[in-house]
Parts: sequence; structure tokens; C-alpha cells
Amino acid sequence: MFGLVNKGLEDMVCSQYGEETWEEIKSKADVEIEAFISMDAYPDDITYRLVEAASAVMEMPATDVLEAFGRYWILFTATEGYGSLMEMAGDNLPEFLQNLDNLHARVGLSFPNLQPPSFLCSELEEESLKLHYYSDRPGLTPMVVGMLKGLGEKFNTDVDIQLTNRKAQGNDHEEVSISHKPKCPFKQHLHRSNN
Ligand code: 1DX
Repeated sequence: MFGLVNKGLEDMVCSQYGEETWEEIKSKADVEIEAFISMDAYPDDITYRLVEAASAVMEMPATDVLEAFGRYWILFTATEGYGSLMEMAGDNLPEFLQNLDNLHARVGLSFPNLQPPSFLCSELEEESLKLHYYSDRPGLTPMVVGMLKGLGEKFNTDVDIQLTNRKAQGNDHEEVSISHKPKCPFKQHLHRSNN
């Protein structure tokens, strides 16, 4: 995965636990890279090892690390130069989710070895939708759940997430049922002036 992902994990750990903890995690993961470069591609294995080591050092399940990181990613990308990329994808949750493949296609123009997942929306209703998440990478659904919660925060929207049809149960992709309700419709756009 692109270094931006590993840097995001580093940023989250350092902000909550400090740099010593991050060094301990890298050491435990047998990762000898001093500084990740956002726009360089690294083996996925590095990211998985860092998450496993973070889980051990922070004494929390790897799924919790992934979910916390997914949530963090929404803020992190906005402050790492991808704020306008995120703004362009929409100003409410359903619009953003329907534009995620476009967002990845845009990044893929500059970085052809991006391996983006694919997100499809169905059963679009006023306050609910079904999200279909297709990925070649195993085990990252908790990160996507965290990203959905982070988007809820970004758009001042209450979000309820149910994993309805799992890959682990033989489905070829993950299906997520999402209920969403703006906390205050008139304030929904405040995030634009806040960052
Ligand atoms: F719900 O693969 C909200 O390396 C969501 O299954 C989900 O293949 C927002 F460094 C720049 C760069 C680069 C910008 F310059 C990525 F190259 C991408 C910024 C997406 C914001 C996908 C990261 C593929 C790396 C993947 C989980 C799970 C998608 C990570 C989150 C908005 C992004 O992201 C899986 C790779 C960006 C960039 C966003 C992703 C790769 C997402 C979301 N993905 C790289």
C-alpha cells in the first residue's frame, strides 16, 4: 500500500501514545523503514505487520486498531494535502460513498499502481443505503467501518452500520447496511469552513 497509509497509522499512534511507542511497534513488526514516503508503494505485508504489532503493543484487538485508523484516515488525508480531493467527492455521506470509485480513479491517474477497492451503492433511500465493498485485500473491513464512522463525523451525520452479508460466509464481497441522518440539516456544510 502507498506510504500514506503507513504514515497515517504512524501519525495516529504518535498522537495518542508518542514516538517511543511507534518505534516499539516498528521493531516488533520487523519493519526497518525509518520514514515512510507517502507516494511510494510498499508491500501490503508491511501494513499488516504494523497493525498486528500495534495491536500487541497497544493491547487491543487488531480489528479495533483498524477501526480507529479508519476513523483517523478521514481527518488525516484532509491534512496531508488531499482535502480538496475529499471535498470534491461530496458534501453528504451517500453522495461521498457514490463518488468513492471516482475519487480512487482520480488518484489512480497519478499513481497507476494504486490498488483501490471498489464501493457500490444499492437500495438508495432517503436515510439508508446498502454499500457493497469489493477488495483484493483481506481483513480490512473494520478499517472501512471506521472510515464510515469518520465520514459520519465529517458530515455531522448519525451513522448506524450493520455488516449484513460477509465475505467470511462465502459472499464474494462485503455488504454493509447503513442508516444515516444529519444531526442538524442546516449545519451540515460547516465542515467546509472548519478546515
Ligand atoms: F470510506 O484496499 C472513505 O495503496 C472511505 O480494501 C474509504 O492501493 C475514504 F499516496 C494519495 C495517495 C498517494 C491519496 F498519493 C491514496 F498515492 C485514497 C486519499 C483514498 C483518500 C486505497 C489507500 C488503496 C491506499 C483500503 C483502505 C482498503 C478508501 C484505504 C480507503 C479516501 C484508500 O479514502 C482496501 C493503495 C490517496 C487517497 C482516499 C486506499 C491504496 C476510503 C476513503 N483506502 C494514495
